[in-house]
Amino acid sequence: MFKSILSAAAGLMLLGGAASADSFYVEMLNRGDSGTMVFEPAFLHIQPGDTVVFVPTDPGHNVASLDGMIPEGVDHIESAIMGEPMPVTFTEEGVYGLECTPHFGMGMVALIQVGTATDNLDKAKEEVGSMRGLAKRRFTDLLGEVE
Ligand SMILES: [Cu+2]
Repeated sequence: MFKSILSAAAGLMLLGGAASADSFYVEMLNRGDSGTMVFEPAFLHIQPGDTVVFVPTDPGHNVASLDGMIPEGVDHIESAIMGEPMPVTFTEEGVYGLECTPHFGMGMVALIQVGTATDNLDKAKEEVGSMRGLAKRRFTDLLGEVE
């Protein structure tokens, strides 16, 4: 399966035509170094045009953006098929709060910083302020990594 992910990512890079764009992989794990139901890594600082491939290691995971936690004007992000790898090319600068929809309540969240603009950081912090439990705790830690 991993080989097909790599070739899919390579295909995306060819389509994008940006020779300098990088690809990253985030695994969605039932159990990782940082606990149960986690994205690893849960924080990435990337550049506009870079692609992140979200790779579920179990069919029960997906990736979706959280309302109020993506830059203005950016379309909602969501896995096309639950349990399938999802490549996302991030073109707009800002911070992106992401969840695994079935496991949000268990704190399965991730944060991607794209570029240096942090115009939507305060709004994202506000959203996290209204959360509870492990999602709130993990997002608070992740927001602390924004540069
Ligand atoms: Cu999950």
